[in-house]
Amino acid sequence: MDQQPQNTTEEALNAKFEARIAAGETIEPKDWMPERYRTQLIRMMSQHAHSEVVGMLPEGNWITRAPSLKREMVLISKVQDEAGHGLYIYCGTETLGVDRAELVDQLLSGRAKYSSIFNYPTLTWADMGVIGWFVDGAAIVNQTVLAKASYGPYARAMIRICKEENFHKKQGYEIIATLAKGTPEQKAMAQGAVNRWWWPSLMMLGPSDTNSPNTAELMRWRVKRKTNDELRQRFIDLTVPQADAVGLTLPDPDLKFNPETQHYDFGAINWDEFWQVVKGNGPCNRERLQARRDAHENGRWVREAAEAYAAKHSSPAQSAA
Ligand code: BYC
Repeated sequence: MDQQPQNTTEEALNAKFEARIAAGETIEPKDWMPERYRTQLIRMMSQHAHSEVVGMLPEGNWITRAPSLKREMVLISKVQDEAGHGLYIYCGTETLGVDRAELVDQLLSGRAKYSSIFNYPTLTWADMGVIGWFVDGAAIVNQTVLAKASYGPYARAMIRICKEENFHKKQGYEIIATLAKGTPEQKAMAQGAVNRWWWPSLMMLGPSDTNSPNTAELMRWRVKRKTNDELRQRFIDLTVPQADAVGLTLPDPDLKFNPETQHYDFGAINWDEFWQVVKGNGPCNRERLQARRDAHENGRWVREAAEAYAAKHSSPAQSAA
């Protein structure tokens, strides 16, 4: 007997929630939401936050080796922005009732995912250019759409992040454009970086739609507004003319404009490589996780000092003093 009204209430709340989604309304932290919507958002947003933080490592590796003071300043600023993005998104995730310490623990223990792209090594200065151009470029394509996601805190975080990503992409493309019109060695360095990062950048946008178990549900709830394949196609269509403009070749012999579809056709993606990287067997997975564990350990004294300070100032005696 007790069960009946409860189910009815749940059903009514669910129906109201679905109607709000269908009407294009934004869901806010204190609104009722199905448990599955909440856990899907925590999964996706925490992976996104981890990606921003781990994503500092490949470029951070080049700050002390930047070729000029100006390049160094720009790179430091970009890497700091990525830390900020991680913080906004961790804060957004906390609005869903999860503790950030728990999310960080999931990352450090290897239970959480983060973007596959950050498990590749940065071998030359040209990689700084290509990361800005391809990786931030792909992120903009993905995040511009997420800025219209149904969950308010996530969508709003994306608006600010996308503004910063535009600067990141411009600085990367400018590095590549400079190298591409430099000495033959510089042009070769740029082409080498393009060759190494092109396919992993396409993989970054996620598995093909036929192998993407979360897409249908996330699209129905308007968290995702485009599928992985749709975003990948958009990224390719935008990037091919940019490569032509700087005289570099994308490493895909099947890349060709299709006048019927008005899109570029492209070759087969090596999904085995993608899943290997996602499972932890990419070129730098172990190194990246170890770097995050070391950073967390080295920052322990800062967290303890901040906690001690907060505790001291929250006691009534201290507040009065
Ligand atoms: N890498 O059903 P699917 C940045 C996982 S950082 C690893 O399609 P979904 C930057 C996926 O999690 C910003 N794993 O999932 C920073 C799922 O596993 P679980 C990076 C991946 O959620 C520094 C399974 O595969 N951007 O821009 O519908 C310097 C099946 O996938 C990947 C974001 O994080 C991957 N690439 O779609 C420079 C964007 N792809 O959880 C730049 C936010 C998929 O079921 N996230 N998996 O065990 C998203 O847009 C979506 O979550 C994804 C995946 C498109 C990534």
